[in-house]
Amino acid sequence: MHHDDVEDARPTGLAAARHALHAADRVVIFTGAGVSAESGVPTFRGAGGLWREFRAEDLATPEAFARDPRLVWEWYGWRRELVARCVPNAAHRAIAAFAAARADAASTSGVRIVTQNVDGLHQRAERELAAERAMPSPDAVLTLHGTLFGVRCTHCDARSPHTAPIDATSRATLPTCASCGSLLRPDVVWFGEALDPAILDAAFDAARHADVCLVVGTSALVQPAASIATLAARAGATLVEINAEATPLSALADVSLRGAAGALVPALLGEA
Ligand code: BV8
Ligand code: ZN
Repeated sequence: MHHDDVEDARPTGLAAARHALHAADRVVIFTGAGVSAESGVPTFRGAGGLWREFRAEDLATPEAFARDPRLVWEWYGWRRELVARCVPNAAHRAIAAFAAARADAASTSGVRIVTQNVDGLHQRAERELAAERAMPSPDAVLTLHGTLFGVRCTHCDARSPHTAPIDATSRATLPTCASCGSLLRPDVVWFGEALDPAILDAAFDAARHADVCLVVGTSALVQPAASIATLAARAGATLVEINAEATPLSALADVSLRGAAGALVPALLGEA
């Protein structure tokens, strides 16, 4: 196992990774907040933090929501409005084009995009590309941790899309369920909560059968998401990492490229 830093990347690193990706039948592209950083979406653990003096682990929990639903909704409302103003960047677009190019007539692609992100930017890139080409979207995205643009009822579990601004000025103005009147929560997976088993199984299944697993922009600290990459590697996939800094996956990767997703992902996936 060798890994290259892109500064002194002997052609082997990028070229080897490019070759493996373009020769692969089944590819899993596993992403984290770093793939959206150049779109202006704050990352969780990088510089700039995520919000005032709070850490995600403080607010993204059922306990924090039970204790202070107004504060937690204020945070999610702020993130939703911020993300709604962001657009997919060159990395999202290159990933969407790579998945679309490998979609067969039935529009099922040999590429699965497994994301930890809740910003919906992969799906937006897919939809925008499909519209540009008047083609069906391969719909290759699996979201492990939910979405900023959906809500779930704390009582009857009813789920629905929700993009309106959140009025978090008081407990009384927080969104409530149309059918049972109970408080609604963001439709995301909080720390200490189980991921949707069907989505997780689909992601693990894709990882087990992948020829190549490309990991983009994640600190690889959160479980069970980070196991996508180790599972793929253990099942024999070539592991390629693109990240601004080293992570626990860097030593395991066949090729680990240091740099910005917006530059490296198009270089890796773009058409020759
Ligand atoms: C579960 C949704 C059990 C919400 C998120 C000890 C105590 C308590 C819990 C645990 C513990 N040890 C382990 C756990 C479990 C815990 C966990 O893993 N904790 C970690 C922190 C140690 N996991 C859970 O709780 C999970 N659930 O285990 O349930 C269970 C089982 C059965 C039944 C009941 C219960 C649930 C985890 C999901 C939490 N929800 N998000 C929201 O977003 O508001 S996680 C959150 O972190 C986001 O989804 C985020 O995506 C994810 C991971 O972060 P990253 O995406 O990697 O982002 P990060 O900022 O960290 O890194 C960005 C990287 O990009 C950096 O490396 C940076 O260098 C790089 N970068 C930056 N810019 C660029 C770049 N790279 C390239 N280009 C750039 N331009
Ligand atoms: Zn309800």
